[in-house]
Amino acid sequence: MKPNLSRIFFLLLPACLTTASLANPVFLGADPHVTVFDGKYWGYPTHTTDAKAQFHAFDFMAYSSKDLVHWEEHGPILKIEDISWIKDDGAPDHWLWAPGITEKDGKYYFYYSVGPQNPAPSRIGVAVADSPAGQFKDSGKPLLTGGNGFEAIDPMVFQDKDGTAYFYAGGSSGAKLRVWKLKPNLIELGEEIKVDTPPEFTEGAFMHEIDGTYYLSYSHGGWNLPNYSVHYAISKSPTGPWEYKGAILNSDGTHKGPGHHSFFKNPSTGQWYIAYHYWPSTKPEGPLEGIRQTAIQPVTFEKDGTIKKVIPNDEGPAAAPIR
Ligand code: FUB
Repeated sequence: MKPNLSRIFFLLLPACLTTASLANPVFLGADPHVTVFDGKYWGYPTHTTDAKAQFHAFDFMAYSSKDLVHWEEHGPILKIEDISWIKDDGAPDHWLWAPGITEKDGKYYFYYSVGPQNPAPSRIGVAVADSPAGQFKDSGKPLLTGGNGFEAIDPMVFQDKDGTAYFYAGGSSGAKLRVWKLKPNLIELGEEIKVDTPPEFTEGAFMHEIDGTYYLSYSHGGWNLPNYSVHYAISKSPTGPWEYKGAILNSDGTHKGPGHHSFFKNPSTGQWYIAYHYWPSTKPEGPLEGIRQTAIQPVTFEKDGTIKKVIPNDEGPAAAPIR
């Protein structure tokens, strides 16, 4: 009997769609902070709907997943018009990008960059919610304002085992890392801790800790160039001194400028992952074009604690439910 090709196609279609849902990118957008709250994965990127919006976003969305494969969109979780102080710098236009999030005592603290960087300095704000899906309410004032060569961008909060919350920020043309302790309310800065800016640092600092080793990872290079990449340094403390360990994620032929990443762990299996954005571009040189999008891949730590290089791919993570 002659096979009915169209019937075979439709029978195979659900399998194709399932495979497609396993693929990177997991969602559109740059600067993804992916983490775990209450048995679910949550992702917070710079909200991106088109090539222009990725630099001039006016709100934030959140993405949740029970298994790292199927993602649900939530939001907007915060809109630019709900940030009361945003026009206080007198700049004609404003936009939002590069968020970071943390949780304490059942409240969720959402940090975000506010532009422009010129003519007024960039600022970082913080908003609070009772749920990782928002609605987030801005604290009413900037947490940090840039100036004197320092760009207040790319916030990251790391809560250490002793309960101290550290706030990391800075980058781009200033290419300077600064670290503060946050006050216990997590919406105000405490003392600044003098840290060295690690080698090859440009921006997008991220801190995580495993068995007493503190991993400071960060973006290096031009944010829209193929040399954009993720590097890291280690320390016995969350504030250095840093031992530079090199690059762990670089462009390949079709995933350009991978960077501004986060690390997170499946608490059931102990498997670590990296979330990062890339440009789906084949241009050998910048400036890169297209829409930055978020990929997730498993990460392997060697026996000596170093991180095995991550090779960008389109496979995406296998289903990883949290039990
Ligand atoms: O998304 C805007 C900027 O691009 C971020 O501040 C940088 O980290 C880079 O990802």
